[in-house]
Amino acid sequence: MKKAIWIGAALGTMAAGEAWALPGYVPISLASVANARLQDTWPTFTGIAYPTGDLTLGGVPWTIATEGNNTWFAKRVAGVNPRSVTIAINQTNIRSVYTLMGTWQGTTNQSRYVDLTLTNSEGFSYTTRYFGGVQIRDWFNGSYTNSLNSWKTTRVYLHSDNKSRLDMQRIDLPPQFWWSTLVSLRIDDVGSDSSSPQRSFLYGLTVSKLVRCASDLNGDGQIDDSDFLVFAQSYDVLDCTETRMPVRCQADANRDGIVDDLDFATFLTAYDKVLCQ
Ligand SMILES: [Ca+2]
Ligand SMILES: [Ca+2]
Repeated sequence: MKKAIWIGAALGTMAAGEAWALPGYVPISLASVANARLQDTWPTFTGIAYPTGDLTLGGVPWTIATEGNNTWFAKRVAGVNPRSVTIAINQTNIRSVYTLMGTWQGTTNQSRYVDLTLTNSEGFSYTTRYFGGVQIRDWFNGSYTNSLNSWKTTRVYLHSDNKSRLDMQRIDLPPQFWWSTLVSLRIDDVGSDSSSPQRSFLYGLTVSKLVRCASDLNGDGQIDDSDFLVFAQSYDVLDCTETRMPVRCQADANRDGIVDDLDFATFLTAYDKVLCQ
């Protein structure tokens, strides 16, 4: 089985103005892995009314258990580092993964982090890393890490106490996931419980589907020069069965097994419209 690991910083390099919210969201239940209830986890703040149920935060839908445990909390996992969990996803054509993740206390020390590994049905894995003070921070505004420094993390909830908050992170998956099945997410927390504590928690998980729009070859909802580059590479290869054909021959608009001038005519029409819809 072919297996590769990509380490990618969650700080992306995608073009400004790219749509944040993509259609086709699927909220993933944490019921099988939840080991804590966020509302009750910190005794001083028992009863804080973090929102639950089927809700939308940051333009993304989530499913948060209203009763019982609703959070995976690394501190509740016994044993040495990493404190890990694997969450089954089993969704096809996934373009992006969204997490509601924070830390218990936490530090901006870059040696403490959380790895998130996504694996597809072909055994391909992609790992990204959340750092305290960059993609994740303390669950409330106090004496531990309060800053963020990633455009892919945004605060999506602030309680009326003006301290308790939820941050959303976005992971854009590479093309190996777009036309396969995203099987699972594994979280490896290598924080600490000691003098500079940091343990992560996951409160929500949602995936979004690739925008299935012919000629949008990089799945961002627009048809522009980035897609033209993919089209040009595909045209150059010609034969869909060639292993070096990009993005599983999605440029073959009429599905006849080759990327040629007929497909280019379709691409040009779509390129002219720019947006998928
Ligand atoms: Ca595109
Ligand atoms: Ca064709």
